Amino acid sequence: MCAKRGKRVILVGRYRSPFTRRVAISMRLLGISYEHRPHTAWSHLNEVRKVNPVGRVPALVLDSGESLFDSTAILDYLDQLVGSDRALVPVTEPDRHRVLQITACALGVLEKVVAALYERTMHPPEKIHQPWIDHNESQARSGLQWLAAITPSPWLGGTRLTQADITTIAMYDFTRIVNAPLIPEGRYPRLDALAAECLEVPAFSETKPVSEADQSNPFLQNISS
Ligand SMILES: N[C@@H](CCC(=O)N[C@@H](CS)C(=O)NCC(=O)O)C(=O)O
Repeated sequence: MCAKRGKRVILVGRYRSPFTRRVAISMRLLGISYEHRPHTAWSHLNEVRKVNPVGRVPALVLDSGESLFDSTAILDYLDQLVGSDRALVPVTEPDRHRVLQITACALGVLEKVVAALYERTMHPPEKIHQPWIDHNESQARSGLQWLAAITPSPWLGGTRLTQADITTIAMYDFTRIVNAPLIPEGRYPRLDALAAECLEVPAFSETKPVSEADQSNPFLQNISS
């Protein structure tokens, strides 16, 4: 990979995308530098399709010109690249399945939060189906409760920071921006503490999305995000 030969890979996607952000945090933690192209499927669809045929972010363009997508495949590639000692998903059991399980739950919550967001914001008001929003939000809440019940020691997956923490906090920060009522003040103290702990780490703080009106998604202008 180019990072090893001194050239930079290109990460396509804004940090506002939690899928992109978890890749960005991972690369920073692993010391892999990258050029950042904060494109979105809304403002830069043609460019995004060149690096991901489905037209979604993130994508990671290697110096060979080959591009990797989606975030799970990129993270797996990065872990292979840095080797088993530094991989963000441990290679040995039982740590491996524990980290994969927590990461899968956080990703599942994220998918439910996004599904509810799109239902609320992508349709004209008369076509919004509130029961579908309720279903997705209730699934998201259930996943959040499961994550919040884990006692970090001090990290979610054990004694070191792993992909479990990265994906959980990317999900948590995103949810607080786009659907704050899902995370009432003080409801998930352990996740609040973990988010605060992570914010002390530059890889997290330097990629934290800001809460502002979305300028690039034509469907989302009406939410404060
Ligand atoms: N499973 C994908 C999800 C990527 C995804 O949904 N990206 C969003 C941004 S957060 C996107 O590009 N959406 C545009 C679209 O779906 O048209 C991954 O993990 O990379």
